[in-house]
Amino acid sequence: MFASAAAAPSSLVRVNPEFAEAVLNGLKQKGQKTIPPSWLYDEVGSALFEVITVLPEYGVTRAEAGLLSHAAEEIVRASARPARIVELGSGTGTKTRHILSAAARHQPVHYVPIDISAAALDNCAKALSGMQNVEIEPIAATYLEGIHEAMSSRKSGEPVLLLFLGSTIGNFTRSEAASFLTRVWRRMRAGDFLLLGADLVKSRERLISAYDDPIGVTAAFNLNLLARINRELDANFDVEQFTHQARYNERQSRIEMHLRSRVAQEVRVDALGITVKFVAGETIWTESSHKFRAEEISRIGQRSGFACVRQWVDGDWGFAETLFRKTAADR
Ligand code: AVI
Repeated sequence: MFASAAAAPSSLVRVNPEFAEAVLNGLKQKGQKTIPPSWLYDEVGSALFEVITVLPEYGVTRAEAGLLSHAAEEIVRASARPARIVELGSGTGTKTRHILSAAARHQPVHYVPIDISAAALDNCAKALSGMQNVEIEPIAATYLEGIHEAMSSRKSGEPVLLLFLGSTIGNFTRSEAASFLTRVWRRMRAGDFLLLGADLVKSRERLISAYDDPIGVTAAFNLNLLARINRELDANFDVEQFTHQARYNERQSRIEMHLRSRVAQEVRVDALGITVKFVAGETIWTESSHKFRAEEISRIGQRSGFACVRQWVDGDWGFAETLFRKTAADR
């Protein structure tokens, strides 16, 4: 639909039809404008996210890295000393290294990072290259397609440890999270394990400063989405006429990130052939980051068919690593 309806952007960047579709649907819908959070991660957004992970106010990554470094050996033993470790999202490999080196002390390990971005997989493979006893087999695919491929190319009888770290599960709504885990469960075999990292509920003040840090890195991460639309879809957003907003929705236990228009304005998106109107104060909702209670995580996994094996909790920041096992082939 876009190829025929849309004019080519003036820049040399090729239009990603899925991005174009997400922006068109998100900006033209009646009521709250929304763009899904996965589009925050172009090259600039991914680099800004890496900076977020080391901000003093954003404890998520540090808490998880600490948990994994302390509990790696226990995790590996509790998941039957896996020889095949599959990860959803490749990140920089920093946290995964703890698990891989603990597993590789027992036997050679195949590590299969799955990411839609070939560049991210490349960086991950570079960061982890040279680890003894670890062979890396990246898969460039969506999570569910990648799991299917990673699970079917294993040796028969070889159990898999699947990693879904970083509280990425929190970027789904609660019902999306449950149905995603059910679909993951279906692609696994009885005897496989899932390690799920999730951020826990904490005070509003802590959460707001984690998602609206004083030096503005998260603001830049969020506002980059408008700059990306300008770059890739030939739009004329005046980024300075928008502000970053992090709201805490107590009832849903989630942070909601928005881009708020300072004034009434109109924006052209030439590659989509549309003009978008904003009233002063109107927002584009760009991300939700759900926060969980530790027991709730076990329940979500159980509802999707998994048995909860063990949970490790960082009490200082509030982060949980939960190990699940698929016990039966069918439900
Ligand atoms: C990737 N994801 C788990 C992060 C989070 O905390 O929801 C993304 C993020 N957004 C703003 N800061 C970090």
